[in-house]
Amino acid sequence: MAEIYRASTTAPVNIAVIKYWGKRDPKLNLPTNSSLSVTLSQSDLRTHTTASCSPSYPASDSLLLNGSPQDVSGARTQACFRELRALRKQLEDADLAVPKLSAMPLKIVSENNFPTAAGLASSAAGFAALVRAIANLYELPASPTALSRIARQGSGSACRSLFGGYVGWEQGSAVDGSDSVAFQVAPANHWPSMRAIILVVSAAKKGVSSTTGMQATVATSSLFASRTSEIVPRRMAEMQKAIQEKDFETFGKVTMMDSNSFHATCLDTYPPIFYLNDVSRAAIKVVEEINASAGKIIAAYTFDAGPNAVIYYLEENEVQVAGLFKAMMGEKEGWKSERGEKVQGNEQ
Ligand code: 2P0
Repeated sequence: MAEIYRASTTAPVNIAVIKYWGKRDPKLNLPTNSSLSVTLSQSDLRTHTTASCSPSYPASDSLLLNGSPQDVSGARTQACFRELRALRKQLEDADLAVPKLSAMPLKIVSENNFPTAAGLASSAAGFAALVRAIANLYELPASPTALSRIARQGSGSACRSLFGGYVGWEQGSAVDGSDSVAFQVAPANHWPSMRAIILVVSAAKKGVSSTTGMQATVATSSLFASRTSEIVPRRMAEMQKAIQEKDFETFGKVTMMDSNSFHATCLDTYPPIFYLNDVSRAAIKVVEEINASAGKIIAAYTFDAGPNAVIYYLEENEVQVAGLFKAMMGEKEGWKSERGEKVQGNEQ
């Protein structure tokens, strides 16, 4: 029987505090602005992926996600396969004793332990895990930075899930995307008391996909130009400084303002895009009340392309922030569940 080669990995979810929204090159997933995220703990939110290859497999590559066969013919998945195979081929050409895995069909099996496509960054963890699993299978000597360049082509936000802790994605300027890669702003242990709670308002698939939504925003929003040229560059600098200095008040304020700015450009898109719902807005109010009664910012909300809230806070404020939200679960209709997350520590 022909040999089967196999490697497994997991990749975490990341939640942006400076949002990626808009592509200057949709084919290469090159963004119109830099972004910054926090990588969450893998204990509850992660993708586990096994990549295998064998000469005995059926001729075409395959991908199973949560037990369902996925179409791998799309340009994004193909770009990841093509780039990783090319790197493997270099190793095979350099040493004829290296098995010719690049010529064998790939079988990818992925499992998410959270709702897919519900604004919980499933594509980020998914493509990060896919790229790293294949890189491990192919025994590529590639750095997280090099893998982030490949994962970005699968899904933009995926490039940030190749690192733990606090992670930036530099928009870059090269037309081939070679400098549009993720970088670590600080490891998780730099600010270990950071916590995130996720309010799963809806686990349903989102109404407008990120790719469609962001390109409609680029094409029609009058707020968008100032966001990319002025607002985000300033906030990237403020946010990196706040993280370096462990300044939660600035971290929280910039996080909330950037979420609001992103959703404002969605509303300013024509036809408008609504990701927040009444429950999302209620969560914003609760955070405002928590901060008002504390007399300072101890909680910060952020929302991606869906209604689910992510609330950042520090461990010392667990009772005032997470405790309050947990106590309200079930009392307010629509607040289905919550998860307390640490920042993911390992720097893969
Ligand atoms: C982010 N989002 O920075 C932003 C905030 C959603 C809102 O990255 O088309 O799935 O695959 O590059 O990465 C979601 O967009 O988009 C996203 P593609 P992606 O996390």
